[in-house]
Amino acid sequence: MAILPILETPDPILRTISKPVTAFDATLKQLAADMIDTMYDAPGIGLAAVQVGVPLRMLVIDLQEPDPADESGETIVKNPRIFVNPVFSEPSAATNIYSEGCLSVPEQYADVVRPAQITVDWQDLDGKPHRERMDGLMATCIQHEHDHLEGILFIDHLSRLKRDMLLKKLHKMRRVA
Ligand code: GNR
Ligand code: NI
Repeated sequence: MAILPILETPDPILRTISKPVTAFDATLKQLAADMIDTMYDAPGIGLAAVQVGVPLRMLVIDLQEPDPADESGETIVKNPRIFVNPVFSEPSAATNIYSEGCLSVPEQYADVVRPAQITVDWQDLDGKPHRERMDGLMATCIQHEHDHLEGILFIDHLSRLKRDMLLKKLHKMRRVA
């Protein structure tokens, strides 16, 4: 188990385009395990490899939603999912607005508009292909994570005015911290 340091804006590594995974080996499995530990520790609902300084096309997600079978809504069943080399198709015309945050833009939130549904093709840690149509928070989160693979942060989807205001708040927070 290892918790890795998370890079924060304006680290230029976050702006690199991540490379496809070609080696489905023990090193990749160790990185995935460390990313999952790091995501839970942060805590966050997703993490892209580039956020821990490894520009490879792999991301992990666990929405950490309460177990629907649990009436108190308190039991969170861990269900980490690993996506290697994800590719999107058939984005819906319908959109969702979600107040997004990012571990690489700490403690800042803003509404982002994205397609409500998307089909995702990906590989698992053994290189086996998968396909699934995603919606809801899963669709939002995987698009946010996929942006990281392209060097894009959620603040890039905002108007310049909103982005500048958010970055000002981030600078202010860091001065005090
Ligand atoms: O923890 C996270 N929460 C979140 C909320 C709304 C939309 C996207 C996210 S992902 C984020 C973790 C992160 O920065 N992943 O890259
Ligand atoms: Ni993020």
